[in-house]
Amino acid sequence: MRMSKLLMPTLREVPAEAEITSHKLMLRAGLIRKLAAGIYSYLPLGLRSLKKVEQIVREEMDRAGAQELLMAALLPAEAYQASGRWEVFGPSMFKLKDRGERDFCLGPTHEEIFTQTVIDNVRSYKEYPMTLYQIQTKYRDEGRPRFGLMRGREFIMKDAYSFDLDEKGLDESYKKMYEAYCRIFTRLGLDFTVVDADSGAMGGSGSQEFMVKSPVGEDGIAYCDDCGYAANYEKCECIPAECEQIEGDLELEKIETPNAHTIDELVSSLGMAAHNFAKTIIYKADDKYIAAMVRGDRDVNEVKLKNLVGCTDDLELAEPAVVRELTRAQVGFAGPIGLDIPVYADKEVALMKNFVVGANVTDMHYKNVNIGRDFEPDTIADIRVVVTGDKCPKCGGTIKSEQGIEVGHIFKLGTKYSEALGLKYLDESGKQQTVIMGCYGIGVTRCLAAAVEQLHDDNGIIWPVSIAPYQAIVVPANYKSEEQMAAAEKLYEELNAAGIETLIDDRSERAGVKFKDADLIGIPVRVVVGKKVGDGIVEYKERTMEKAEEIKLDEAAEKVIEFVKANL
Ligand code: 9G3
Repeated sequence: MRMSKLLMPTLREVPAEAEITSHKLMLRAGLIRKLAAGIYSYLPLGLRSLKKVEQIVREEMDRAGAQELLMAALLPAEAYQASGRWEVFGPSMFKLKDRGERDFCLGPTHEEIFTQTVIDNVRSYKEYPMTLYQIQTKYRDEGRPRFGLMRGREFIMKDAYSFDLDEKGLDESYKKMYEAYCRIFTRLGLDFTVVDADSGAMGGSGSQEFMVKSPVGEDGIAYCDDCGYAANYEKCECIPAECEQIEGDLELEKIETPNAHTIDELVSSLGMAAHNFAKTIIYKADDKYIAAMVRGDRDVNEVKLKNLVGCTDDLELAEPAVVRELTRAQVGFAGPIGLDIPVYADKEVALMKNFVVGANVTDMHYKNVNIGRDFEPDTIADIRVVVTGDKCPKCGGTIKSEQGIEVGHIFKLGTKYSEALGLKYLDESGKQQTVIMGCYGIGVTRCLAAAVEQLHDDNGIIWPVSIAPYQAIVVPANYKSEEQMAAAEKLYEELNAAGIETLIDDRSERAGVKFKDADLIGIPVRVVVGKKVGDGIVEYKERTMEKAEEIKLDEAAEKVIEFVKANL
């Protein structure tokens, strides 16, 4: 492709809303453009890489024996009403009415649609096991779309659904998908890890997430190098950690703590350690209020708390006005004593002695608080976020934690949808059975952003050959030199003829601009045709090489072809 013709609107500066590197680089390199919050257009370079990601997913799904379908994205409400999910997803589901006032939605996920398709079209138990998949646009009205393609309101997902006669069959289908996922993320050039995950609203007997390690990942990964245990924060069981307590049978005491709203202010004003305090945080769970308590140096894991409380809508912090009403105090002085809403205390709180809590009076706290004597939580459970240094729940080793981007999530669903929608079969003895399902998602557009997030440097994107928009670029250094342009054209033709997807930077720009753009858009290998071309010498540089190296012009094509073939 000639860059003089390519729509590649590079930018020097990007909007401030682009916070993470991949979002910045994809805008600067002219890969995507934002249409609205969480909604993006793909320009030529972005679309070429996106199509390659899709093709790798497709090849591996087909290799695993899955069959590709394409479902509608504009879906009648009935299917979701039958599964009870029409209401469950609340504002996240894009709903609309047709001209006949009938209810529709833009599909956020397709368990119901695939299940109905099997109900309508599979006749005999002999047709199972069957895994069906699609690569299709999904719609979810995220409250906080951000980070470019990382969390969009319109995004491309590969979603697959397996249908088996029994649990054993599901285990086999699941395993095939697991192995296909490992091949996919390896071919995408992603450094990923698989973690046990919470199944949340999906139900079923377990799930695993494929995480791309990155400090900007929204998900937490807890792992143990000793035994290989790996779980996301929501799934990771936290072992209560012992820490020094204030001993003695001390009297409960109300103390003045003027303007000490936070643990840090309390620590400095009372000269005690953060782990001698217990935080009381008030949440709204569906239509009721609850209090969660964790040690002062811990954080509440809101997914664990949500699963424990069993609320269907999102769990969210109570509004300050509500906190003031429930505690009759300013925010920052909430405590369990005299609070008439359910109190969920983390296991570590149950080990604390003579600790400090808010007194439900502005500028006042209690000290020497003890569970049993001074208050009794309604529930004691693991509701905290795991931290590096925690004990491994599997082997007692040391847990490490880091952030990750969730690019895949696979579930053993069981019969949740087949039961709800009536997907049955008559077994060989004529007895009616329920089909056992699994579902398997990959965030295809998210993979593109995750690759850029993991593979870049100060000069721009570093695409793996497998998903680079073009595999090679030929750069004539001086566009005014007939000799250089001619030699560049010849090499360009040669590479294209050899099946190498090649760009030629034939623009009337300075060499420096061309080099910068080649790095910015992350083309894996570059050949510069400069002054020495008269002596049969050109410059060869792979995107990951520090310096370019001089090679013979008549060996250049071969070297590029070899590099591309070796890295595909
Ligand atoms: C919705 C809305 C948002 C959603 C869902 C449904 C997440 C929803 C979970 C999944 C599970 C699996 C198939 C492929 C693998 C993942 N957010 N989930 O079901 F209506 Cl608005 O999507 N789906």
